[in-house]
Formats: sequence, structure tokens, C-alpha cells
Amino acid sequence: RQIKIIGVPLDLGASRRGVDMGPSAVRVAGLEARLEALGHEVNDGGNIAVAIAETKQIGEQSARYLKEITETCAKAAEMVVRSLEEGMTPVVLGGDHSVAAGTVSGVAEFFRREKKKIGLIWIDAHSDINTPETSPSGNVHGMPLAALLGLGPAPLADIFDWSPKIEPENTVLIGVRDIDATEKENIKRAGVTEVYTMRDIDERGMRTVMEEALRVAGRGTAGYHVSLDMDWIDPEDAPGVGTPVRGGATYREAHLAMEIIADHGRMVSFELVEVNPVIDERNRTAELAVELISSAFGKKIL
Ligand code: DIR
Ligand code: MN
Ligand code: MN
Ligand code: MN
Repeated sequence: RQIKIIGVPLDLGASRRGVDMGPSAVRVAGLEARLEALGHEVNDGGNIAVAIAETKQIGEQSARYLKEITETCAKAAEMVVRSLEEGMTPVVLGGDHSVAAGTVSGVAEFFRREKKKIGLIWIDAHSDINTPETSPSGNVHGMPLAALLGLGPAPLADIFDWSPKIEPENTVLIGVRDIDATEKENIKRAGVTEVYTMRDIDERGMRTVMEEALRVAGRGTAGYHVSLDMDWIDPEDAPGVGTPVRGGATYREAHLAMEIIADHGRMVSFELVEVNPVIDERNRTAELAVELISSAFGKKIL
């Protein structure tokens, strides 16, 4: 493939600072060289300019820095559209997960011009489906999935002036284990039924869960976007993330999921978010991120 790397050093969407250094940490861990070693042609587009928290007003407490985040997401969306137009597969590096509202909008916009819809694979400890009305934190990184499904917040949902960007029947959540009560209601309200919790992975195994999830996301779509929040992986293996939650995917489970995605060959774009070098240990979370991206792009053991 031809791959376009797009860094989005955004940390306005979370309370804990530091994920703005995520794109740098993942580059330092050798992303470009590793993808090239797999035979891909890689073009690094650098980072998108992002506002610095100290220079901006917080805005509404119910969705802090929403204005700045929306501006960044709109820029990221444009860059994603351009990459796809040029025949390149976008690999977006966060930053906090609010960037997904931009990435997925870009992918959806590109395929809409061909009258096609896309699926979404959301791999995360969290469901990120709060709205400003339901969010207990006011952190926008807990809202991008709600925006993409058209629940709000409106400025993020309306990038490119249309909404929703994805249909609930092609949206799957994988690995969730920390969902707010308000989010449970929003999942129902949005009509998302394909939610694979950590319990499902424990009971049914990663392979069964992934096969089912990819089938749902791929049904009637041009393919799917993969949005990988590194807090999906257990903090034992991924300590450097914005919001660690015990009980996540193991090292091998995470690789297997990526390997199965590569086998299916229907991923149209990829994004990896929430790497936080400030609390990482010698960049090992970013190194794991590079390994996982390699697996998603075809690295095989044999
Ligand atoms: C929580 C935490 N559901 C919120 N979300 C996180 O603030 O809305 N998402 N950490 O990654
Ligand atoms: Mn997330
Ligand atoms: Mn998360
Ligand atoms: Mn998050």
C-alpha cells in the first residue's frame, strides 16, 4: 500500500496532559521504517497544527475546548480526504481520541462522493459516546463516537455539513470495559448493537469476536476505518496511555486482532490514539503501538 502518516498532537480533549507528544513517540519508535520494511511506500505528512491549552479559553465546561478541537478535526478530515484522493491509506496518530471525529469524517466524506458508506471498528476500553449533556467530565475525548453517530456535539458531528457519518449497524465496539451509565443509554439511543466487551473476548475468544465484528462492519460498506485507542490494551503492556483501565487485552490478543484485520484486507484507514509519553516507561507503549500498526498492515510471524 501507499501510506500517509498524519500526526495530530491534540491533548485538549482529555484532562490528563501529554498525549500531544504521542505522534512524536510513535515516530521515534520507528513507525515509518517498520512499515517500509513490510513493502509499503510511506509518506509522512507531518503534524497538523493544534492549539496549545494555555493559550486558549476553556469554553463551555460541558465540552471543554470544543471550538479548538473542532478546528483541528476539520483540518485532519481535509487531510484524510486528500490522502484518499491520492490513493494513500491514512494512518492518523493522536493525540487524544477526539481526533477520530475528524478522521472518520474525512473517510466518510471521501466514500460518500462514490455513494458508499463505511464501517467503523472502535477498539477502546471506553465507548466514547457521551454528549455534552451526558458527559460526567466535559472531556471531548469521551464524545467522538457520539459525534460520528449524529448524537452530538453538533460542531463535531457537522464537519462537512452532514451527519451522521456512520450507521449504527456498521459500527462495532471492541474491548470496552469502562462505560458510563449515561453512555449505556446513548448506545441504545444510537442503535448500536454490536458491542463486544472484554467479557465477550474472555468468553468467546478474540478470533470469534473479530471475525464477527469485521463481518458486521464490512456488510454493505466500502470497507472500514479502524480506530485504536491504546488504553484498550492492559496497562501491564501499555502503561503510557491517557486513561489506563485494568483488565484489557493482552499483548497477544491485541496482535491477533490486528493480524485478523490485515488478513481480511478491507481496512480503508487506520488511527492510533492516546499514547502518553509523560507516564510511559522508556517509550514502550509507543513501541507496542508500532508493532500493532505493523501487524494491522500485514506483518506476519512466518
Ligand atoms: C469518560 C472517560 N467516559 C468520559 N472517557 C475516556 O470522560 O467521558 N475515554 N477516558 O477515552
Ligand atoms: Mn477512546
Ligand atoms: Mn479509551
Ligand atoms: Mn480517550
